[in-house]
Amino acid sequence: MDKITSGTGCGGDLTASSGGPVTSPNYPGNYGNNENCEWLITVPEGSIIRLTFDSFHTEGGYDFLTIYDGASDNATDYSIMSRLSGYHSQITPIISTSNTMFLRFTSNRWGSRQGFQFNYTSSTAGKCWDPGVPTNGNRDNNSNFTSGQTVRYTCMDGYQLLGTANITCQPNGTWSGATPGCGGNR
Ligand SMILES: [Ca+2]
Repeated sequence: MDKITSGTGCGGDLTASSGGPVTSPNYPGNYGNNENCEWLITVPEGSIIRLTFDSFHTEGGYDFLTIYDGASDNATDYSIMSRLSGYHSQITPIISTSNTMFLRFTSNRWGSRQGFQFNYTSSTAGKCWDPGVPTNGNRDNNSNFTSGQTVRYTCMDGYQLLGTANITCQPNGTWSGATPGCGGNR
């Protein structure tokens, strides 16, 4: 059942195995007041969803993005994975336990900000998503992202590895650590 109540039109059903960028209404301009946007992400049965944010800025304490583990928000509090408000320079990727994720964005009667932009990817059990390659970095494995496989990262000359050099694909489809970065020495 689709229910889009925002005047600007927002939210929607996302059914591709990966998608985005998805944004708040009017992004990169400010979103409106009294927004109520719902996104339902559904990926193939047996897969899990990984949500990543490019940016996030809402009016702190008044305008919220709530992310539910499951197909709707009529479940109980334990299904809330994250409730975001205010400014975040970085958000740790949010990973579902099943093949559905529900997001609701609400803004109150006044005060707006730029909003947010996110992407999602899915992975099936025993297989991990592509962990990516940092700017100025390299990895030794470009294709085999299955359970038990390790990806080893190095940085180009003059750059220092930030984080963990080796990450391993775990049986639940998530990596043992975050993809490292490569920072300049000066
Ligand atoms: Ca507001």
